[in-house]
Amino acid sequence: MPPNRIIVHVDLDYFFAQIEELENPQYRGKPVVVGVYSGRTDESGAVSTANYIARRFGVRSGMPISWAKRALRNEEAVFLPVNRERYNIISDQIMDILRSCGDKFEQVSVDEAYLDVSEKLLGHFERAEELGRGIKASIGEKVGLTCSVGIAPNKLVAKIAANSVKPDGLTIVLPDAVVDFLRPLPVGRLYGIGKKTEEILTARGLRTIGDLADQPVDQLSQIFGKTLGNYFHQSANGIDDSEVKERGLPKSLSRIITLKSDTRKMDELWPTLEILCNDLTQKIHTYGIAFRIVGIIAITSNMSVQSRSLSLNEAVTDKSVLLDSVERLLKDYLSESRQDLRRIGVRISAFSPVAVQRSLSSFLG
Ligand code: DCP
Ligand code: CA
Ligand code: CA
Repeated sequence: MPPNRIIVHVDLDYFFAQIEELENPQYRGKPVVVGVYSGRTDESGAVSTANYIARRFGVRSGMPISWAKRALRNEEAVFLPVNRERYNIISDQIMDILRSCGDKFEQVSVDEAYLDVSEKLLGHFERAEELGRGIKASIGEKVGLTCSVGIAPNKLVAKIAANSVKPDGLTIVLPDAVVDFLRPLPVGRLYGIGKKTEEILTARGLRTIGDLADQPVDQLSQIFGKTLGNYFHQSANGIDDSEVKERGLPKSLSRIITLKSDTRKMDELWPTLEILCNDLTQKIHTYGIAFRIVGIIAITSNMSVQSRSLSLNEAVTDKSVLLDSVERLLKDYLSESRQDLRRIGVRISAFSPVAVQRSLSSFLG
């Protein structure tokens, strides 16, 4: 067992809005707000996220879109509806990169994951910076997005570290520095301390994590009960033994590519799709998995996003089945749409582990 546990937390910066900027460079430099429109008016609905320029005007996740519009009324702001399918494809691609960067990998949300790299770095924290830079560079080069990375001796501190410098941050908290790193931060930064609990704590003069760490654990237990009291005491002191939980098979794998020029001609689209299918087939062989659902995603010249998918009768690994399915889906789609395509993607899911290869089992049998 290496002397130190080394845990990495990665969180993408203004995820949905950054993807929109990546695909529409004309939005760069403007406030960008992505939201779920409830439909009644073009002002009703909630903000999902906003880029950092919009945040300077007070725009935040969860606020009504009408508020954001008011805050940005004098700006040349861009308001966009969420496009989960597109974000999921990019998320898959990022998670696929991250999965290969550590000994253990745990995705915790669409744009967040933990890695355990203790073995990989042999417990040497001095190698953490290079590793962190490498992860950021991979996501930057392969996907084009920035993320913030925290590296620390446990999940609790790694996540707080990642969120402490954003966007495009890299924060390393050495084992000896954990307590001093946490002390000045507001108590609300600890996982499990929401607005209500924060109010109870600040009402008692406990504003910072340091204030909380200095409280005798018995007093915290009196207020919050033994379990929670203990948990707050441990967290405030930077103690967290929870493991990075490997979740087994990925949920889905996908690839998306921008075409050299916009087109809706099958013979021009096909070489690109073959590349995507090759790539995905290689991936599933590496993971030893079979897929049952195949989908395509088409982004048109005017940036509308369309997707189609089909379920196979059984899970397979064959490239020919993947190509056939993609061809069927694309023909179907093209027969219904007149738009040229700008980007095209393929997504496979519903994975199951592959049984022992027939050649091998017959050899053994
Ligand atoms: N999201 C959402 N509704 C919320 C919060 C988040 O739909 N109330 C979505 C949009 C975000 C994504 O989840 O882009 C990731 O959430 P984060 O909390 O990580 O926020 P961002 O990535 O947008 O910004 P940050 O740079 O602060 O991480
Ligand atoms: Ca994020
Ligand atoms: Ca996140």
